[in-house]
Amino acid sequence: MPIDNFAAMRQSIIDGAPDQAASLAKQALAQGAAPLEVIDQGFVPGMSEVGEQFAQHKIFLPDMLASAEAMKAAMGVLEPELKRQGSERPMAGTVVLGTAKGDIHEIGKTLVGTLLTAHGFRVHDLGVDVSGEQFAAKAREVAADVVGVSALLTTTMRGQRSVIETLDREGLRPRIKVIVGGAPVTRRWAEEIGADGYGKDAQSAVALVKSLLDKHAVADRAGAEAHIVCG
Ligand code: B12
Repeated sequence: MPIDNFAAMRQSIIDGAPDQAASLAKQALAQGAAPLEVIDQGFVPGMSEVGEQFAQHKIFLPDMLASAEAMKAAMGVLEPELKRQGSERPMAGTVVLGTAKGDIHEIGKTLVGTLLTAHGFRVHDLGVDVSGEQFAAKAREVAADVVGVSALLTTTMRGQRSVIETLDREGLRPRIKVIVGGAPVTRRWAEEIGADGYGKDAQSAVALVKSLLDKHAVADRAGAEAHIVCG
């Protein structure tokens, strides 16, 4: 994919232009580009720039919202293609995913879910603003292997800890593994709250879930436990 197209994609997010973003995404697919490359190299850099401008008070909430709408328009084109690529794979495991209580950021979490689906995992996406109890109830209902909790705010990261505490309290761990991610989340935080793993992006999340489930199988046999970090 030419650099010019990536620059135009990035700009469509900064401009908050959903039609332009969707049309660039369609063009890229028509030219045979890989959807994940288009997301990571074209559109996500626009979101990062918007985040920086917001932090520096150069833009305000409505602008960030417009950019999010543009990002969602692009994802609306690219995510079905990502999912389609994974539809023929055998079932690899079940993941319950959501964004922590009090947090409505959904774009990164949804991308993680799409990529896991593309790699053959059954994903139950609980959406945003999800409590520990909601995570636990769904994990029990679908016999989840992994629970993934996203947090984009420093204030909602503690919701990740409370999901772990709830699963512990309800006796669902260590059988169910908990992974965490989101822009402010670090490997150190994951270790501090006793998560089973941390992934810095959607690709790392897939690698992480795969290795946790492999390790899980080994641990079941050896009575050991695993803590993994990807990315
Ligand atoms: C878009 C956006 C919004 C949109 C969200 C729209 C939506 N439908 O999602 C709107 C406008 C609603 C919004 C609101 C707010 N936002 Co906002 N937002 C952003 C922004 C610009 C981009 C986020 C994004 O979509 N990135 C693109 C995706 C692809 O990346 P990602 O989310 O990081 O996800 C990747 C990885 O983190 C990882 N990952 C994510 N989740 C998970 C989960 C697991 C399990 C794993 C393994 C991996 C993983 O994989 C993903 C894919 O690669 C960020 C800036 C930034 N750099 O993050 C600010 C940002 C997160 N927001 C911020 C703030 C302050 C707010 C508000 C409080 C603003 C306000 N005054 O009201 C509100 C909070 C609302 C709430 N209660 O949640 C701050 C947070 C500061 C902080 N550290 O706490 C940021 C960092 C901006 C800034 N620099 O100040 N926001």
